Amino acid sequence: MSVVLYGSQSTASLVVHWLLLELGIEHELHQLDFDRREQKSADYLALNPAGRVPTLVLDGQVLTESAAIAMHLADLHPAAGLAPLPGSPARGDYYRWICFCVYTLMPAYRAWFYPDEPAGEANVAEVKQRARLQLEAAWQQMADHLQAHGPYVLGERASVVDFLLTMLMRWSRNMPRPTDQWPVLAAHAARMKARPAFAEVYRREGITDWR
Ligand SMILES: N[C@@H](CCC(=O)N[C@@H](CS)C(=O)NCC(=O)O)C(=O)O
Repeated sequence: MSVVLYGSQSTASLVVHWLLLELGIEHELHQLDFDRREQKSADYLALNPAGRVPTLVLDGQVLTESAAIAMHLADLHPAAGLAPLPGSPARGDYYRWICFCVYTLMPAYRAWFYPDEPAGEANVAEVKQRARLQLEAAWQQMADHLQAHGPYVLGERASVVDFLLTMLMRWSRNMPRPTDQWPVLAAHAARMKARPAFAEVYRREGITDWR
């Protein structure tokens, strides 16, 4: 199988890169330089018209959207047990929390990190404030869930949701209220960071923060 990941250091491609390592999938990595706007080059836009990372090319099939790619990788490697069986009650929870990451956390982060996008430069401060409040409310909801149903999002077993969630928690590290301020979220992150593939993805991306 030919697997090529287009990513950029410390971005949404991290969860895909991490899962490729976790699942032992051999791959080629192309790190795009955002400072040089390589994600907007004509060659890359031909692959991914959104001009964002990640993009995974799997035997010639172009896949985008980090959560979709992550779920697909888990389905391709069922023995790793990172996705509950389709049709099982746990699969329902899995979709629920993947969608929580995608519909609630990710748009708020997009607004926080690209605050001019929703309403222009003039409204950046207000957009950031709203994004911050949305994120903190969502983290509270996740903390309450983990407190009641943890240690992992689906209970006793780690799944793709926990990988995605860990990446999203990491993004809060320089925000006014980082997720490590919720003890149950910090404990969840510590469990996920202890996985050998986490250290490996950090090593390969050259990241040192939030360890
Ligand atoms: N929904 C997309 C979001 C991807 C995304 O926003 N990636 C950011 C990095 S975290 C990006 O490529 N930004 C570059 C840009 O927008 O120019 C996914 O999860 O894959």
